[in-house]
Amino acid sequence: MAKQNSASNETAKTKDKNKVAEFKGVLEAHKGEHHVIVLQKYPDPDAIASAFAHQVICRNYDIEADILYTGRISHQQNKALVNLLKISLTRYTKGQDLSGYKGAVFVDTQGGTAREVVKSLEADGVPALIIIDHHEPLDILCPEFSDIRRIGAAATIYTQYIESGLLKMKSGDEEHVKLATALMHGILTDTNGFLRAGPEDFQAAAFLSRYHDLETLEYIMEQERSKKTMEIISKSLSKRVVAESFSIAGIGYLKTNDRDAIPQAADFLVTEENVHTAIVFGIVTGEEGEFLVGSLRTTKISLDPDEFIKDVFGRDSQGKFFGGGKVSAGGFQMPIGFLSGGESQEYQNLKWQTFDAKIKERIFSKIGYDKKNGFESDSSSSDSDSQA
Ligand SMILES: [Mn+2]
Repeated sequence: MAKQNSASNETAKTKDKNKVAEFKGVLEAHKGEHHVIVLQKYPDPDAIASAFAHQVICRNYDIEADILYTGRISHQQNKALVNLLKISLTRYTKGQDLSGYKGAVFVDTQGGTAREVVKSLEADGVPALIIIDHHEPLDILCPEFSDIRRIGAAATIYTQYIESGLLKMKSGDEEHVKLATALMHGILTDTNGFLRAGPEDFQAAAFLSRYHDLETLEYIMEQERSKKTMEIISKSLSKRVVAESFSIAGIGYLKTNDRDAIPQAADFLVTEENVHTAIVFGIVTGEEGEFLVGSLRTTKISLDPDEFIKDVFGRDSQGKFFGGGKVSAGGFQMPIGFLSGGESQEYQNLKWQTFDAKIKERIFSKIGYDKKNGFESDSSSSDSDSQA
């Protein structure tokens, strides 16, 4: 049996070697260039750490890489991560000229959550060079090199490349310590504190543990929630409807700056007894207009958030999905469009009620919950509860 194991490890290694050589080859081929690393709209620790890793690796190849995002960094831990580790991120502004970049790199996204930038890059003739991601494969871009694997974190993939020699880590090097700390934080948050981690994620964390700074990591992770976030969590708690072990909460309007309270509220709601899945949504208002934004968290192994969200909310008029997900978590966003804004409170209330009702109707119909009766239909009761 031991023999068999070592044989399969060997094949895995050989496959990795090819991928490492391929990655190196692409970087070699673009030596001396200026690239842009594109992140999802609201970058999380995994995205930020992966981008940072890419930036540091690039220096070995004389490639300068800027990190770009379009939305906001609003989660208290993300702010701490960026400030403490002094990771420099640039916020994309509408109409920004990107033509100075020779290529674009996508990490922890395949462009689906950074469409504005994708369009802008296309318009400015900047080709997609590299994608490193762990979400469901999308066919938006055709990069020269891509590594898309359904594992715990994009940070895990970068750690594997670093371990394979793409970057020589030194324990005394301040930047390497920062990098290992950021990557560890990325893996921790994307795997829900290792609960959802697979062997690759544990292996990556073991490697990083030789370099990371535990105190900094603790400090980042112990950031307190803002008062506003607590209020939103409290609101989600009072507004929630529990049906078929799904806890669903529509929380009304909130500001862009508080957007990260939505996933935190979902994280909280999913901890309730007899609940396996939480969905929290609200209308986020900001300078770019209004959007319906939602988060899903699940502990149900058989529920695939990506499939669930795509199935429930479908696609926009251009055929793009309103959202998607990965293991245990997902999100969605849809424009309010023509109905955006409005001065009167009455109009705002009416609009919220409409969206709230529509979203719930879609979810109820997907999970087979009959609101009128308040009871599940017989056919679904047997398997939906047995695994919770
Ligand atoms: Mn991720």
